[in-house]
Amino acid sequence: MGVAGAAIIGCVESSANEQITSGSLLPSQTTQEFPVIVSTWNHGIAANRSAIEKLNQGGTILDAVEAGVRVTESDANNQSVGLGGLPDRDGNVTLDACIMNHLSQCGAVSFLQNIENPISVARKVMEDTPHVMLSGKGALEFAIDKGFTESNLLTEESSLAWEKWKLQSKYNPQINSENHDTIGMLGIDKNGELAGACTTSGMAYKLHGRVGDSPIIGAGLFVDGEVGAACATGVGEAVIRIAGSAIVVELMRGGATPEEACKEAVNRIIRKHDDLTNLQVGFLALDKFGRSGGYSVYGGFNYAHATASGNEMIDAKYMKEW
Ligand code: SD4
Repeated sequence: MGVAGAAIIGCVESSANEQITSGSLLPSQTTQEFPVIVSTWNHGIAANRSAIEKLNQGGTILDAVEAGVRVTESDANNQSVGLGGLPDRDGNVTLDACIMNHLSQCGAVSFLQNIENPISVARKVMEDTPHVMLSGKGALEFAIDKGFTESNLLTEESSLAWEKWKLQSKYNPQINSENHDTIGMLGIDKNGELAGACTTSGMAYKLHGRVGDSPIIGAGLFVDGEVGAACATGVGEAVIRIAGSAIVVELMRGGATPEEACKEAVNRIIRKHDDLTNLQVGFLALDKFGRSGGYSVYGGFNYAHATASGNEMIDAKYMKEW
């Protein structure tokens, strides 16, 4: 019997002799409360709350992850996602986002400017076009065509931070851990359907035109309805090099728990980089059984875990001390 077949409204019970499509054994006697929503960093608490609310109102799991990350995108106090995001080295806030469901339907926008909720544009790309990703000017024109309104996303606080950065940086973008708090959210509903969303203003003070891992399906986010979902945060270049989120999902397909899969992806990043200075990456994963886990290169990565009965922060394990 498949997992969805074992669902007892809001709860899945499994025993060791049940199998998922790929052939991996279910964890012995797992009892997991559904739905489960997990999302990266402290802002995940407010985002999770909104996602759970959306489910309670009858929304789908895709509606829930979209609604969840929109909260972070619209929060001007958050300097790494949407409104208030730190700009590129020329002072432009440029946004990357993607969304994916259990049927492998997905949409993305990259290098998008002046639209507060890129995740909703990504969803429109998924639902209203034959494409997966729109970028830059074309993405903006598409968004306007779909009724989104343009606004200035560079807040005074982020503008001041940029001015200060320019004084010390000599206009030289660096691969570092400066303020990278992308939100990636993964969810599974009571029917066992999965979805994920990932959205960011990307690495602060990047070169104009730079796109990170966050809008790239398989890098910043990946969902496979037969297995689970994963997302990434941190230095996007490192995540792209190992197809990070896809790798985490494939490791879970092979039988790894979410935490084990994230740990192996982190190890792969460590093996592939001679210089790990400031190279922070965190992975978060949620499997078809509702189990979640995370792992990061350095300490400090955390994620919010919510069910209908609670919403709490969990510190991920990590490989290295700063
Ligand atoms: C990027 N991965 O643009 C994003 C940044 C990030 O947490 O995740 N910050 O490289």
